[in-house]
Amino acid sequence: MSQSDTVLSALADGVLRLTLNRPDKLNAFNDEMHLALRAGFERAHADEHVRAVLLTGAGRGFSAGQDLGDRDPRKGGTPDLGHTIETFYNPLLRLIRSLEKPVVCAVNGVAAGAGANIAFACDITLAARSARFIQAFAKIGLVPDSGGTWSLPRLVGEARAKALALTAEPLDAETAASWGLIWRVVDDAALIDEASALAARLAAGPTRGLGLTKRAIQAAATNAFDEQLDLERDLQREAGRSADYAEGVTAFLEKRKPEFSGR
Ligand code: LHQ
Repeated sequence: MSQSDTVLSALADGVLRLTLNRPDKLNAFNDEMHLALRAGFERAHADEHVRAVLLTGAGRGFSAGQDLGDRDPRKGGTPDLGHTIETFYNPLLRLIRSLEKPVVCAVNGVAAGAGANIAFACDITLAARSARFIQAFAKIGLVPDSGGTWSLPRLVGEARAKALALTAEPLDAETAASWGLIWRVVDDAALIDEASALAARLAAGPTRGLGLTKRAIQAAATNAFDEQLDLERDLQREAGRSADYAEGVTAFLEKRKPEFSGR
């Protein structure tokens, strides 16, 4: 399978759909898939026609995390997993979080290890009712990565974060939603349509302002209240200069539907 086959990429109506595509391995990440997914998010950064991203998986899984066959300790040598993180996961997570366009994630099945934490790093995550989330790291002596030790305690609090990470017990989609780990649970058959409609709605929206909103909410994790108020002032100033603000207000006053350009 070539690099491009491991992640299917399609742009329509401003939505770049990226589909993890190693279904026989539950979309576990090998080097090729890492590079292909990164290329997809780099395109999302660079291409002004991309106004939202939809990330999902082919087959019955979303992603089982790192391909453990690729890091087989029986092949000898002492692995440097820090190198894998530095080379592949950290750049990907930074690309997702720094993209000032909405990233919708449709978790179509099991999400384990890095697969789960990538889903939690997206902006709006929906899951099929049959999906489950597993912090599988504890089963193989590893530490949660892909931002999991940052996002889990923030999303669900330290008690639940520790229990999930230390036990590696699967969490069903309904519980994940009720705990605030994800946005919403959808019937399996309806997942991709609902996630696509949401991504299309966002892509047709004032994406410049949505991107600034994403930046502000993420900054709140480390800002003091006063710093956040200053940031809101600065970002509102920027948003107020956008063509989409002018269009939004004009459309409201003219009692018509706005046509946003993302500028
Ligand atoms: C897989 C995998 C997989 C290869 C299923 N690899 N083949 C960062 C730095 C560097 C190194 C290490 O990792 C990391 C980050 C991480 O992500 S660590 C966590 C890695 N992931 C896991 O430990 C999860 C391993 N997988 C599982 O526990 C199960 O497969 C789950 C619970 C996800 C799904 O269970 P089932 O629904 O029962 O499916 P299955 O186990 O039968 O898997 C289906 C096939 O997919 C099977 O292949 P086969 O040829 O036998 O049909 C599995 O071997 C393969 N597969 N995960 N991570």
